[in-house]
Amino acid sequence: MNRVLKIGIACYPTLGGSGVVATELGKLLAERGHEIHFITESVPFRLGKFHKNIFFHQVEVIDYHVFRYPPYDLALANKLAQVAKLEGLDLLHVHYAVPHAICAYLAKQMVGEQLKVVTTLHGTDITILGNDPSLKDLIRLAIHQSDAVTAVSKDLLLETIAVLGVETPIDLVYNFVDPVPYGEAGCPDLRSHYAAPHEKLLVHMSNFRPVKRVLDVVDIFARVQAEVPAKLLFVGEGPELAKANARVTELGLQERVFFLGKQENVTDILRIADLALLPSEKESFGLVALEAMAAGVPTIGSEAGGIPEVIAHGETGFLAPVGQTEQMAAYALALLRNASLYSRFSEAAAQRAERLFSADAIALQYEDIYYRVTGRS
Ligand code: GMT
Repeated sequence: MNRVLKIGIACYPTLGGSGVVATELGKLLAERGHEIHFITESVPFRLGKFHKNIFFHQVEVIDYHVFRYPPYDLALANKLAQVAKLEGLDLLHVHYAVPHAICAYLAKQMVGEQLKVVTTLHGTDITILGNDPSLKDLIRLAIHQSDAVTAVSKDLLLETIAVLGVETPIDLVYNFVDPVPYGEAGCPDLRSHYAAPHEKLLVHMSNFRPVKRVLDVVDIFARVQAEVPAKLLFVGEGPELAKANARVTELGLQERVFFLGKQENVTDILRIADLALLPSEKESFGLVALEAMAAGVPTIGSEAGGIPEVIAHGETGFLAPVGQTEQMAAYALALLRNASLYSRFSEAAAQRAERLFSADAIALQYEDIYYRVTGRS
């Protein structure tokens, strides 16, 4: 066993891929014997059951009438430093550049050089915020001042260099997924609630931000269900939910589309689905495509960002240029109409998830980075 590390984790604790990855990583590291301190505004939503190596420190923000905006970032920086000193943390692993990497940089100024900072970039912190003049220089500073920086896909890594002119090396560490018992039947009762045995079940899961192109999801589904009996599950919530709902009504598909809202147990839902849809405009990785893949569910998606690094086109799913819904629907139908092709894709998907994105292998990669920056192993 390598040396046990004391690790502080800052992330967005509510819904979102970066928070999911940070939380699942913390749980894995705790299982591997490390002491994990989550430092966030609320308990991360996927934390689940109690573990003796996991601690939670809540960030409290002062409510002072002079402040127009509550100074969350400053309170987080202060809390990171406090916890680091009190608990003798070896390092902070922060997910998302803004504000977490900036806050970790400030915390390091308060604690001293011995506190190392590992920053994981997740996508929109670079592709959207990194391009914004109001934050760009700050993000570049946070990256340069981190002891190690990781990106969740090669596409994001290259974009970070291109957008910010970053000179420090960046490690590529893919997102990961827990293995799903492949081949074991999903929950048949759950499936029958949404689809009859002869109907296909499609799913889209996201935070319904414009970048997810949820109207494309409706369009793909409308084309598919016109050819084969099918139902669609929408999982999640966000700004474009109302638009998706309105479009479903406009097309008269209310009986065929279910809006499930935010759900914690995504694996149970994915396991009853036949196909996942991810036609995003931009996606540094596409965690949901990996979660679907692990459950043996092929994904039809766009060629955007890091999606082609996750989905093997023509093997575990199909990809088309952003907005090409006709092509995406044709791919979906090709899979849904051909049982032997479908089962080949389904099996290949589960195998690819295990081979390239296994939780244990990725945890080891992060551990190596931690030992490299702390100089201890
Ligand atoms: O996709 C989102 O809108 C949420 C965002 C987040 O910050 O949680 O997701 C980003 O990080 C995920 C985990 O690394 C990636 O799987 C998503 O692709 C990435 N989103 C985008 O790049 C748009």
